[in-house]
Amino acid sequence: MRIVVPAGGIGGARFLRGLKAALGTGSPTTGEHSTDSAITVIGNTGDDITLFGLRICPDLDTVMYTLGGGIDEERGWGRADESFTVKEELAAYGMRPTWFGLGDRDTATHIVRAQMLATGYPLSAVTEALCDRWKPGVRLIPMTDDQVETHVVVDEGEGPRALHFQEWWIRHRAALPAQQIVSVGAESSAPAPGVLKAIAEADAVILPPSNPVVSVGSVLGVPGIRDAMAAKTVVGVSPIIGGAPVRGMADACLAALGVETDAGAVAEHLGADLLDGWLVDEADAGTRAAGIEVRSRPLYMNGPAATEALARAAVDLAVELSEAKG
Ligand code: FO1
Repeated sequence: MRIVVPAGGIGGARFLRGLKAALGTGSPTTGEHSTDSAITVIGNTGDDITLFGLRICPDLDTVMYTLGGGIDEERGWGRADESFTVKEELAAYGMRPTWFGLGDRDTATHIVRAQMLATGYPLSAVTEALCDRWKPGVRLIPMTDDQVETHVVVDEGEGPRALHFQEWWIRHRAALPAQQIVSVGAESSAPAPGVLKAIAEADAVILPPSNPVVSVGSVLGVPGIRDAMAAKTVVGVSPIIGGAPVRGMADACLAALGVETDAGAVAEHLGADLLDGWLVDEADAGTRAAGIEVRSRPLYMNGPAATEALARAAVDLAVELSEAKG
C-alpha cells in the first residue's frame, strides 16, 4: 500500500513509527522497504524559524530523528544524548533569544541545512540529503520549498502583535490567548516537488494525531494540497481525547479558530469533503460528525504495540472506506 501522511511534530512522528511497523516498511538499518508498501510524509514547515543564521525545521527534524533513531524520547524533540554548550555560549555573548533549546548535536543539522540553502538547494533537496544519514524508512518531503511561517497574533494590553509560533509555543507555553494564527506566505506557496504526485499515487491519506491547526492545518494550507487529498480516501486520528489534547497545546490553537476542543468538532473543522473516516478514543465513543465515518477504539500510543495497532486500524478503515467508495 502507498500511504501519504501530512505530519507535524511529536504525535505525528510517533504515529509514523507505528505505521511503519504496521506496513512492514523501512528497515531501521538500510531504510529498504521489506514489502511493496511505502510511506510518504509531507512535513509541516510552518514551525520553521531562522535563529543565529541557522534555519531550524522542528517538524521535519522530529520526524527524521524519531524514525531514524536519533530522537530524545523523553522530550520528543531534538537529539538523544544532547548537550547545550553552544546555547550557553551564545547567551554568554548576550545573544537573543535565550528561550530556544538549541542543542549541540542538533546544531550540526541546522548548519548543514543553512549551508545547503545558502548554496541554493531547495529545502526538499536538503531534507533528502539529511535523510540519507538518518534513513527514516519513509520519504520525507517538506510541504513546500517556499518560506511559510506560522505566526500568532496576541494582545498583552498594548495592542495586537504577531509572535513567531516558536516564541508563543516555547517561551509563552501557548498561554497568551491567540487572537489569530496566520500562516505567513502560505497563499503564495507551492507544494514541494513530488508532493502532489505522491498524493495522486497514494492508496490512502492518513492524518496522524498531530496538531490539527499548526501541523496538519499548515500542510493543508499550501494551495493544491487539500484538494489533492480530498480526492483520495482520507482517514484521520483524533488528537483530542475526552476534550483535551493528548500532548502539546492543540486546545490553545483550536480556541484561536473558535473550534471546540472536542474530537467531533475537530473532524468537522477538517471537513467532510476531506475526511472519509475519523478514529476517536473509546472515551469519545458516540461522537458524530456529518458525512464522516467515525469509529472508536483505544487511541493512546502508550508503547510500540499500541501504536502499531492504532496505525493498523487507521489503514484498515481506509481500505474499508476505499472499497465502499468503489
Ligand atoms: N520545544 C520546547 O518546548 N522547548 C524547546 O526549547 C524546543 C526546542 C526545539 C529545538 C529544535 C526542535 O526541532 C524542536 C524544538 N522544540 C522545543 C519543539 C518545537 O517547538 C516544535 O515545533 C513543537 O514541538 C511543535 O511541533
